[in-house]
Amino acid sequence: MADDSYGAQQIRVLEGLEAVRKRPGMYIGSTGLGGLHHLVYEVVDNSVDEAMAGHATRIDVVLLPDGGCRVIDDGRGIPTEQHHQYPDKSTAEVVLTHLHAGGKFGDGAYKVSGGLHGVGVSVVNALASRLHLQIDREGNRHEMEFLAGGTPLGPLRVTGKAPRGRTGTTVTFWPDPEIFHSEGVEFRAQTLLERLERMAFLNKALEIRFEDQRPDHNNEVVVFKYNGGIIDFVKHLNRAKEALFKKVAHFEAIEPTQEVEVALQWNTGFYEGIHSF
Ligand code: 0RA
Repeated sequence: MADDSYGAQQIRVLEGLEAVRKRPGMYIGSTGLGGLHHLVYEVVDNSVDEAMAGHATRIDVVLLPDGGCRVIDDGRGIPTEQHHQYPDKSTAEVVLTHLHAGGKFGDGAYKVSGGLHGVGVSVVNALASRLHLQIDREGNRHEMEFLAGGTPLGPLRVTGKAPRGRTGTTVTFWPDPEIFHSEGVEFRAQTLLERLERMAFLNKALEIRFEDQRPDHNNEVVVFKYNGGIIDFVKHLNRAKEALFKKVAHFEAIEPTQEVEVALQWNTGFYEGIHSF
């Protein structure tokens, strides 16, 4: 009888996130540096999906002075209205606290996807000591905060007006040192930069900015934006080699349910490299 009460629902949600904290490796591969960086990729991939759907044009990744990581996009913003299955919760809260929530795939809406895909941002929440969510949508700024592995401090609330015409999602999280105790919670800028640059190559004209605000990191700012997409990627791969011809060969085919894009260029070397995504 009490199974559908708010309390029972809340307990089930926390049990779901607790399962992630018990076996983090099942969700993010490891609790070492690989897993730590996976958290960032998970959040960024959600923003990249929003770009692939044609709604986001820019993603900012900021490493904060206090060890947190902030990912900002200018997409539609995670939906803020009541969730149809959980009338006492916003969709945003459900996305952040339910494993595999969102259901953006499998409905035929996407013929391209970010890849691995996805354990979802709720896994990041489960493995964070703190997570702050900000959504600009329908003229309002909404905020919500989670502590100690995904426990909401309160519901999603309107905290003010969104800047004129702005929509988008900002996720800021602090990886939990209790989870990432073996190799620590310090991000490696180089590791993130390599992956962010590849995302920029694979998503033509998407602007991805990286900013390192941590002390002793020289406030490094890097902007990746490749209007040539995978053509630029091939040029990049051959940058230290001798290309046999100047122009990168390129072709693509787009059908209702599938598409393919190929870029290639020979070089004078012995080895070939094939990268597929
Ligand atoms: C579910 C549905 C919609 C957007 C998103 C999720 C969304 C998620 C993330 C995560 C980071 N950035 C994001 N941006 C969007 C569609 C919303 C609609 O129909 O307006």
